[in-house]
Amino acid sequence: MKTALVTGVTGQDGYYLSQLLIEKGYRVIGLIRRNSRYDIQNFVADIGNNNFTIEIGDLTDLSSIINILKKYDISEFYNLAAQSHVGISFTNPISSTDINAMGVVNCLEAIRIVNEDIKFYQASSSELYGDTEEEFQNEQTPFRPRSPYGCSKLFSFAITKNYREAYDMFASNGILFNHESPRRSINFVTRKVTSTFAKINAGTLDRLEIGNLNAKRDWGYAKDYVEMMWRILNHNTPDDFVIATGEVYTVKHMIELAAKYFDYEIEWDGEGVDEIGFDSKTNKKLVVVNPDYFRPAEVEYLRGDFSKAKKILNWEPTTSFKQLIEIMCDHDKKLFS
Ligand code: NAP
Ligand code: G4F
Repeated sequence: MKTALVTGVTGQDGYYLSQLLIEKGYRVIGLIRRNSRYDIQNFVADIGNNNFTIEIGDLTDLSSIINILKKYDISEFYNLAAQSHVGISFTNPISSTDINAMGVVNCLEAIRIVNEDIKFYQASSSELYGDTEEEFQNEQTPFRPRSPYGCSKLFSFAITKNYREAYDMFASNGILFNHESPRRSINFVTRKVTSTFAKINAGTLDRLEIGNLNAKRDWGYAKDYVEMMWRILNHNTPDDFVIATGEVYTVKHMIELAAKYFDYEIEWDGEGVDEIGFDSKTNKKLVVVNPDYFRPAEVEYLRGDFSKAKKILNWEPTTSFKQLIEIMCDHDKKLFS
């Protein structure tokens, strides 16, 4: 039985990846950082398998990673841990950089010190492309990050590639475009929208307060994407791959879709911070812009070209954007009714 170390297991991707690896017959060691409130027993029960073991550690603490690599015979190391919120990286730039950049050197150094044969997956991001000028972004597109998060992920992308070249390590980057699910934290825009409409529907909230309505993203389903992390590490050579859907939608369109699920027909009126979305059947104001959610520098447009992954790893996304929003609305309707 192969053993995989997964960091970030309490997050969205860590959950789906752990489940997938267990289904594939792996033993999974999940790295969790200590905190005062988390009920680890419930989390393990939720993953629901004997082949899942929790270890306490922290990406910013090299010794904790070394100790785990010495304790188990790890063959694949998936580094999903990060301060992953772009907006919060502007208010917490130093800790975000510590975790997202230095944390990755810690992982790579731990591998180099303990066992250079461990394969390493780094969770890289389409935020690397920032204010891109390309209609589609692929592995050749220049990186132009726009946030402390994007800058920290630029370093981690580069250092992963550097360890591959310098030490001949199996170290690969997945450059993943936005991917969502019912497990997405509530402060990312898709889940914020689906959970808020579920609450409006249940009568516990009046309206959605939102930031940039015109940002465009290439949104996929997290459950589809974790399969690619595994394929990237199980390809015969280490390499970097874009994972995306190739489709792009505005935040506004995503709001319309979620609203429709709950039987609201959103129409828009006004401009900029005065723009509102109202239900055309009842004239009720359901969406208002709150500039507090604007970012000091914004990434307006991301759209991935995943043709390399399609050709080499034989992969295509299977869930449409509309299906994804429905999956999230189904979940939030039950949760908040
Ligand atoms: P997420 O839900 O925010 O999960 C992040 C995880 O990292 C959590 O388990 C968190 O633990 C853990 N973590 C944070 N700081 C840590 C530290 N110092 N030591 C150990 N663990 C730490 O993120 P996600 O959406 O699953 O994304 C997974 C990875 O993919 C991240 O690296 C993200 O930047 C990257 N990525 C995500 C997307 C996307 O659209 N989802 C796209 C491209 C790249 P706590 O529970 O203790 O906070
Ligand atoms: O959902 P978001 O916060 O995701 P963002 O910034 O694109 O980052 C996510 O995807 C990256 C991959 O491209 C990951 F690397 C990263 O870890 C994370 O998972 O925001 C999406 C867009 C942005 O343009 C944002 O300004 O939605 C806009 N937005 C508008 N109103 C909002 C809001 N975002 C949030 N979080 N909250 C709002 O109220």
